[in-house]
Amino acid sequence: MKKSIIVAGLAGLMALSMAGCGGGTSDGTTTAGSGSTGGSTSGYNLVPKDTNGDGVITIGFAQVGAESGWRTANTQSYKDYFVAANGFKLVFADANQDADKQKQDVRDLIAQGVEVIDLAPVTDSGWEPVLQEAKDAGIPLIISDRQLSVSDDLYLTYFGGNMEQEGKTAVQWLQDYIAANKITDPINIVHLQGTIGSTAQKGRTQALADAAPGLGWNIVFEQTGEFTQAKGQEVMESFLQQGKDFNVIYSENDDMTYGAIDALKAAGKDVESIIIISFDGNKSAVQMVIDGLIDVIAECDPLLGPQVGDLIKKAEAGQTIAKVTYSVEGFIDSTNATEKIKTAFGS
Ligand code: GZL
Repeated sequence: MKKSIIVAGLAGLMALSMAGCGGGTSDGTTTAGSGSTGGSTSGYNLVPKDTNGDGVITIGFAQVGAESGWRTANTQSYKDYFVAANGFKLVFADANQDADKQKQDVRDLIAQGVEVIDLAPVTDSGWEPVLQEAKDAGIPLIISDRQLSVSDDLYLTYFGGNMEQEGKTAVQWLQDYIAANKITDPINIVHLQGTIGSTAQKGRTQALADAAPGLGWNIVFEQTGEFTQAKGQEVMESFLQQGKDFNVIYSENDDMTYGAIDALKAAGKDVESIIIISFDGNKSAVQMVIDGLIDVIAECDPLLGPQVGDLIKKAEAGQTIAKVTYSVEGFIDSTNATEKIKTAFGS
C-alpha cells in the first residue's frame, strides 16, 4: 500500500480530538476550606498547606521512571517548576517502572512528612491501601499523568491525559485516512502496547480494541514494548521474523515507534509504505512526521508541572478545583507538523 499524499478530512477529526480534551471534565469537586481541611462534595477535604511554616510547600513526587522522552520531559517540568521561587520544595522518587517499588516510594514520602504527594502511577492496581495511608496521615494526594479507578475520597484531583480519547483520536485519524485514500487493501495492524496495566496502555489499547472488529481491521500482532525504544525494536524484530503481512503500526509511544522504525530499516522494509501511528509528540517524532516516516502522532502533554502547581495553589487558596482535569491534546500529521515542531517538547 502506498501512503497517499491525501490526508484525512481533518475538520471532523479536530472536533473529535478536542471533544475529550480542553478544560477536562469534572466528576465531583473538592472545595478546599481554610486550614488543612475544607468542605468537599467528593468526601475528600485535605488541601496542600505549608504546615511546618518553612515558607514552602514540600511536594513529594512519585515518578514512574525514566523510560521515555515523554518521561524525561515530564520529570524536568516538575524539577523546573517546584522550586523555592514558586513556593515549593521537591522531593523526587523514581520507581524505575517498578509498581511495587513505587508503592514503597509513596510510603517513604508519607514517612518523610511531605505536605502534598503527586503520584504518577506505573500501573493502576493495588493503590487503595496506600492512598488511604496518605489520607490518614493528613497528606493531600494528587494523581497525575495516569488516572486511577479509585474512590473520589482517596485523592484531591487528577490532572493529565485522557488516554482513551488519545486512542480514539488515532483510530479516527486512521479511519479518515483510509476513506480519503480509498484504501481497499485489508488493514493488518501491528500493535505495540505500552507498559501493561498502565492507564496509558489500557486507554490507548481499548480504543483500538473497540474499533477494529467493526471496521474489519485485523490486529495481526500485539505485544508490549514497555514504552522503551529498545524493547520496541526487539518486539518489532520478532514480529518481522514471522513473515506476516502488515500495513499499519499502532505504537503506543514515540520511543517504541523509533525502535520499530529501526527494526524496519534493518530488515530492508520501505518504512514510508507503512502507515505508522504513534503517541506523545516528542520533537524527533514530529520531525519524522515531516520526513514522512510517521503518519500521525496522538498528542500527550508531558509538561504537567506548572499546571499541577497551579491546581495546588488554587486548592491552598480555598478555590474549588475539578476532581478530573484533562490536558488539551490533539494530533500531529503532515497538515500541521511544520507548525507543531516549533513548540514540540524534548529533543
Ligand atoms: C502518558 C505517559 C506515557 C507516555 C509514554 O501520559 O504515562 O508513559 O505516553 C510514557 O511515553 O512512558
